[in-house]
Amino acid sequence: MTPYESNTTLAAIADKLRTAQRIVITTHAKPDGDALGSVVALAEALESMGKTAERWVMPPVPGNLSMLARDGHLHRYETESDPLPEGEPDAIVIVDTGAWTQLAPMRAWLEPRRERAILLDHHLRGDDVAALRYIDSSAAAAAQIVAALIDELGVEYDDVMRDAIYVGIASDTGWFRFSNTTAETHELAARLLRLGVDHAELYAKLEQAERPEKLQLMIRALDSLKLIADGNVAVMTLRRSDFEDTGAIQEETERLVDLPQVVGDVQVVVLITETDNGPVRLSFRSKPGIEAVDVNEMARQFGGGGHARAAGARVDAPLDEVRRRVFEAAEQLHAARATQ
Ligand SMILES: [Mn+2]
Repeated sequence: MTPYESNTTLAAIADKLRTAQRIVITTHAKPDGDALGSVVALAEALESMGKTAERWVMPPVPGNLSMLARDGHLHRYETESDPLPEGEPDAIVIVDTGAWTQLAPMRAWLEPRRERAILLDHHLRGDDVAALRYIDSSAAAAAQIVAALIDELGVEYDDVMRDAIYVGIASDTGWFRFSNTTAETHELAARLLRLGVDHAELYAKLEQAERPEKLQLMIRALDSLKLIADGNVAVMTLRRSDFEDTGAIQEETERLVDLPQVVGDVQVVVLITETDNGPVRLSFRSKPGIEAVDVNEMARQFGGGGHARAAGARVDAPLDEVRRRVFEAAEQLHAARATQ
């Protein structure tokens, strides 16, 4: 197995891109602010060098994020009947993931083109998706790596690049709150502010643009809250009926899992979501600190995974059975920690 690490430098990647004329840029399915911000900023930078840069995304793309692309066309690839990139591009850049599972829709197109693919990522694990890899797990966001590459290319920022990079680093750091935020992240943010980023406006557009149904779903989630394991673990459950009654959609569960963290004693939060005919979704969060719980380990017990502070799983079982197993796992974890 190829270790998941860099095998080249950003300078070498910049050289490679300078010699390419047509470049396809893509990212993980269901792109978030970092994924889309990275795609948009890099495409814009390459276009300013006179190149053809195509932005390929795998939906759903949140509506408030697609505004990042401004006039840049977003190619959406969702099902096999959708058109793929035409002919053979000179280079392909994959950002913010190196995992085939996250690139699944376009895998059949990407895999035979591995030799001309370049990966820019900040995750701990991934597959051998590209011949050239630049992986920096200390980077708070893929956008932080893209920003360094833009400097390497010697491109001046325009407004689109500026906002896209800012949204990338702000989304992946929870607007500079999470433990992945570093001095470099703040330095980059400061530089973007000097270039004129309207951070308050971006925050409002991205984080304060929900539908009223979101609030109704939030009420349901909080109403279902159970504090267990001496109040250290908060479990919330959303049933299919909660979506039917409120008119909320699955995507509107985003960030609900953060809510119970306002309570001091709560170390771990689990959100259990029943989906339409699909597996039950589990989202895990834990607070940082010396006593921090590794929720990646918890998620693994349910066949999932992720990061130490944020993880997820999908379980093919009835909701109430999954719920019982979550309660058991939480109590077991708590008992094990109490005896340490
Ligand atoms: Mn990211």
